[in-house]
Amino acid sequence: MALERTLTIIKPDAVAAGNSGHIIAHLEREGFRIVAMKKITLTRAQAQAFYAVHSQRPFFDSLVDFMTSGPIIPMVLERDNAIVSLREVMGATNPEHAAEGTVRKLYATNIERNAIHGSDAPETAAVERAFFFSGLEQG
Ligand code: FUP
Repeated sequence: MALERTLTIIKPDAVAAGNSGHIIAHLEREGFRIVAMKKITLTRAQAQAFYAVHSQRPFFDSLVDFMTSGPIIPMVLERDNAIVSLREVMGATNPEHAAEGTVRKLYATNIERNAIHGSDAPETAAVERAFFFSGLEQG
């Protein structure tokens, strides 16, 4: 399996709770290399653009409120089979359904305040990496 890159975000709940270091250590233990990382607070327009695919869903406004409620830590990660592997390490969207030992089982509060984002496919990974990082930053 070839080296692959994906985009992850430590979400505002996990940053505010002081869990970013734990989550970064967890990801490194699972073999992910940090290619790029920053700490930022999204504007509403940026959060709406990032989650545009969900714009017609009933939870969209609440999700935008949450994602703009405090700083987040987006990262580009590299590993063999990074996209699928990260989704496994994250666990299910709803932490009630997440497997033991996954990031969401360990650190999420509920389906909205769920600690971490990970790209779900190669096409979205490319778009989401470019959303947060320039080509130079991902060198
Ligand atoms: P995931 O890919 O696991 O992050 O999940 P989705 O793409 O389905 O959803 C994106 C985000 O929308 C979730 F991380 C949290 C939020 N969401 C809700 O707040 N309520 C829902 O019922 C579903 C998703």
